[in-house]
Amino acid sequence: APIGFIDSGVGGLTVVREALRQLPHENVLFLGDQARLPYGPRPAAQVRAFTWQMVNYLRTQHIKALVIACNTATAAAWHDIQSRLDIPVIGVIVPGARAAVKVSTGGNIGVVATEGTVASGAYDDAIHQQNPALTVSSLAAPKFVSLVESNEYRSALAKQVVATTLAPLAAKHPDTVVMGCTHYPLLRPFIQAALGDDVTLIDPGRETVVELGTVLDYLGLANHADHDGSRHFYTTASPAMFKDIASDWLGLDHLDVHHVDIEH
Ligand code: DGN
Repeated sequence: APIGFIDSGVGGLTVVREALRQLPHENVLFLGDQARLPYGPRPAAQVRAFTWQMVNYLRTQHIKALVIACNTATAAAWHDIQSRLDIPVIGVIVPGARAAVKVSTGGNIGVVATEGTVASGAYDDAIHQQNPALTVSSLAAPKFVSLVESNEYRSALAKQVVATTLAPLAAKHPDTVVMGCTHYPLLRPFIQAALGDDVTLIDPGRETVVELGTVLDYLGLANHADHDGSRHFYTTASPAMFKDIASDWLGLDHLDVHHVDIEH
């Protein structure tokens, strides 16, 4: 059975990329709700409702585990979803927070995320649960998602928007910064440049896949085939742009991308 990955758009592909790297034998099913993107500015209750529609669609495909590859959806819906499904449900926030706490040398952690994630306080809570003495500075960067979704994430415009947006966070001199939206690792070179080389960037997707691997092993659900797993991608919008970004980012040709309707 496949592992399901969900996001509001192409951001979750940064988590899928890690899965292909760390768990190449697993079958991957990805769903991006691009028709209703961005999730960041939406009220939490609406994000939760949309996320459930994605989950219910993937359940019809008999997934063996679910990764909520979106910080905004994790903040709004992870507790609810994991308490109601009988498969493992992994969100990106707790693994990301844990990694930040582990590597932070100065105790001064920055979080860049969507408005929804920042407003939820989910990173602050998860970091302070590990260590209440750490300083957490959060910044919402609503412009980043559209730069990625429009496939402009390597442009000069993107570089400039990232630098301008992150200036207030750079001024606080964090030693570690969490890229708290799954779209942001595509902007990683510009984020690193804006914050300075001595800042450690955390990609929660990477940590999430480490946790996924541990959980699959522990539950005896890991796939031990000797060939690469299958990869299927669904989007609620048109597959063309998704395919361009996904092929580029995952380094795969001939991606299997389909349009689906999930609003019912
Ligand atoms: N990729 C999502 C996240 O990690 O928060 C959100 C993107 C969005 O819809 N704004």
